[in-house]
Amino acid sequence: GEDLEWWRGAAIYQIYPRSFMDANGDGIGDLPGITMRLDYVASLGVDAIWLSPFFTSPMKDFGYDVADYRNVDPMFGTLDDFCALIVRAHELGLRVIIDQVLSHSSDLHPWFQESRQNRHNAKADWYVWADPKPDGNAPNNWMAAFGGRAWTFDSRRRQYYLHNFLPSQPDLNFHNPQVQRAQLDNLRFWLELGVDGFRFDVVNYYFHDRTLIDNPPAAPDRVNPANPQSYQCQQHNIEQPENLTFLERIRDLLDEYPGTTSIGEIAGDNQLATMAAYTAGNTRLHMAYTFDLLGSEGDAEQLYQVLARFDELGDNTWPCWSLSNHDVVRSASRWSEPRALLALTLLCSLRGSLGFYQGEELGLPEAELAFEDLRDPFGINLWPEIKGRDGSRTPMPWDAGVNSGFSASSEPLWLPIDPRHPRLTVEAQENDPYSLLTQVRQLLHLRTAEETLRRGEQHLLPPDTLPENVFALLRTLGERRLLCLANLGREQAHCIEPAALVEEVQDWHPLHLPEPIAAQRTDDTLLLAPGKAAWL
Ligand code: TEU
Ligand code: CA
Repeated sequence: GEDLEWWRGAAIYQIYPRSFMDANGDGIGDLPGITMRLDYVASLGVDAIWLSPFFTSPMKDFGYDVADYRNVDPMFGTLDDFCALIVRAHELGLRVIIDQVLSHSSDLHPWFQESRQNRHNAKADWYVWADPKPDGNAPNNWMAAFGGRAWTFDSRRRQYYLHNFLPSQPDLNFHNPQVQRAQLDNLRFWLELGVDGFRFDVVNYYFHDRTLIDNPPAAPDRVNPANPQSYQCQQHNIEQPENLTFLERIRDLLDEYPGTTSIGEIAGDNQLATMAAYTAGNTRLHMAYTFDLLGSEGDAEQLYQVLARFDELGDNTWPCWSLSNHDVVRSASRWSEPRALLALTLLCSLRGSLGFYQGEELGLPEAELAFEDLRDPFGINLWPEIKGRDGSRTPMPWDAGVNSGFSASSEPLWLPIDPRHPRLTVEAQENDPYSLLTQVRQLLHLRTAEETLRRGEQHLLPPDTLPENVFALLRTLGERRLLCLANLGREQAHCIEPAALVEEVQDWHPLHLPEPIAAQRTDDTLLLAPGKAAWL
């Protein structure tokens, strides 16, 4: 029968629709373009795709501001195009996970248009409205993620409304049962169309503290002078106990559609405890998306710290790890380009599900953009102190054609292609046995074939038992033991005797990692040069 737990340990490939493939030549990626390229995605050996938002939107935050939860933005195509995408994906054995941005809508959503009319309309309480303080100021000190206060005054209602992101992204009031019901109905709409799951945007932002109490200041070491939001703990504006009950309602709905799954994006300060509460016990979300490696630059000590905290959460929490997404600097640039394969090898050794971001398999470096090229409001508002998000959102380079095969447009693309990307196209790497693309395919096939990697337990080896800059973890499933080692140092090679490291690994043999990173074996020892890894 069907494996209902297919998502445990799955590899999930994130597609940013604006920048994946433009089928109609207008310079912006679209759903028919994605469908054209699904054979390529399936050839990577991933289990599922996650599509960033493609819904009707004024695109102030490039789709994370939804004006109609049940339709496709004309820029991306039609609902029929979406259905064709699902059919093709399923033919290829790919599951389809779509983004759901329930916490806030666009200010152009009819709900908000109605809500802002006056204080007594049918949707008056669908958003978070509050009176000014006696001096006319905002109700409290809450700050928005993209700069400025989380409150904007609406002159018609003569009240402030809450927005944790842009002023054009008003927060819905989840304390109102009608809002919960409306959003659950929207989810059902997509489940009926055959989607296999959801990625829930800022899933811990649904509820706010209704007393509107001020947030406390952040610890000094967390304050980033360039980012106003970092001056305070994200505490009372997000993450309320009521959310647990709402997530249970989401899960009940998903359970009506066997084999579907969910990933919650948990942003803010208290991720770890939240992840446990959201995924333990199979009553809320299936997977918790963690930010913990999105800033990683491949330092062994720091990786150990991050993963050790997870080990304490025990077997119940199911994380989804990823090194890159549409919000952060690409991993090839953070780890350095020659270490792109090492980064992905490490990712593939982890307990949890895995998120890959389009172009990561090509080793694309972060695009360098001039201020004039920036489109992301976060990047523009906080430039140049904060590195914006456009550098990870430039178009995919496919081949040697015009616009690297992304688009037939003769006009400028919505974001330019970085001059270093055309030498890294899919076409250029496709038949090269030494390309990153070829090696990533090998890695993913190894991971898929190895149940211990997908579902086994994970035990970290403490740094004081290891040579400097070596990172190691043991995966176990039943009797099977799999030791993963990587030398994250830059200079020193280490000679390692695996049998001395882990008692249970006496009679060991290596799995065949891609050649450029595989450590050398001589009898009982491994030569782990900088940048090399081993799975034993
Ligand atoms: O991101 C949530 C999140 O935490 C980001 O706002 C992050 O703080 C920001 O990108 C700065 O690094 C999600 C989406 O992934 C993002 O694209 C959206 O802009 C955001 O929610 C609002 O919907
Ligand atoms: Ca297009």
